[in-house]
Amino acid sequence: MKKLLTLCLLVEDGRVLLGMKKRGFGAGRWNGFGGKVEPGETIEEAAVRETSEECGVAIAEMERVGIHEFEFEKERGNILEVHVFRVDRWSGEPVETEEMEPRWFAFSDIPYDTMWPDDRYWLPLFLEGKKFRTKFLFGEDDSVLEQSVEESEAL
Ligand code: 8OG
Repeated sequence: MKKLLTLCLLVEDGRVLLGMKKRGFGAGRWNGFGGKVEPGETIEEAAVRETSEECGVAIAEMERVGIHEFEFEKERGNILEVHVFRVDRWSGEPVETEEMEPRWFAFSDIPYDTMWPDDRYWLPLFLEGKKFRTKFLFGEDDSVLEQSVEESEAL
């Protein structure tokens, strides 16, 4: 079984916007904005909706730059397919919501220790403007048991 999710990273002047997740899956970690693709929605529509819900900005221009396949050892065969978008234009200022507290981080000051453990493997490629496909297998406490990260133009 495969679940589709989105992850949007706003980029401006050598900084990336992350949000501290306040509740639910991934709470206590800095991450981009996104969530599950709902029935009847395209992946792009879901990306726009989730970013608006989670930090109040309306995406005007974005590009798909990566696809992750996440699997958990406890639930082999259940794949989370996360589509990653770099957002270059939007309207509105990021605001705190019930789900996320947004903050800008310089590319040189990414808080990897309080992010998903996979992020240190692929976010550097994102910050270099590269496109990528990844696979991660998570074990206990979301530790990374296996990983593959490849640059890929074909997404
Ligand atoms: O709707 P919900 O908040 O549960 O969506 C989860 C969000 O977290 C979604 O944007 C996808 C993202 N996400 C995962 N797993 C991982 C991961 O391992 N690393 C990062 N950076 N984001 C992840 O679901």
